[in-house]
Amino acid sequence: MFNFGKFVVILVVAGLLLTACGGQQPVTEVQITLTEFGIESSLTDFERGVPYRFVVTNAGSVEHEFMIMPPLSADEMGMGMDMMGLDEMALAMIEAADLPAGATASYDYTFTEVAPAGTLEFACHTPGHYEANMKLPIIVK
Ligand SMILES: [Cu+2]
Repeated sequence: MFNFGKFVVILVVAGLLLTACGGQQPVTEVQITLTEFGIESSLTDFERGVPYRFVVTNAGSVEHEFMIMPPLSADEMGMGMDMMGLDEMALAMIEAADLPAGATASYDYTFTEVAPAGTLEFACHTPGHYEANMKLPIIVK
């Protein structure tokens, strides 16, 4: 079973080590707000190789989650992909347990590949939320 908490700790430690070595690019903060039902972001155009810190605030009144992943087709949604399948598709994820109403959580991520329009999005896959349009297309240059 993938231990997300441990993974985050490793990322943070790795980030600190990289920072300590100096010469690294500064982290670009991205402010993201989740509501019922929508996602707003201070940035939707990203660059490959630039370190980003996604600071996600749940401004809604129910639990939300944050994922960076390819858009799901109507077929995939109809198949009712389970959370494990979605987890495997996601480039980055903050679980719903870490984003109760009013909470803010962050995730550091650097895109390694370009993503033209229509191939990547921010999304909330808490049951019913994606269908309620909780998604925001992004591109990576
Ligand atoms: Cu949601």
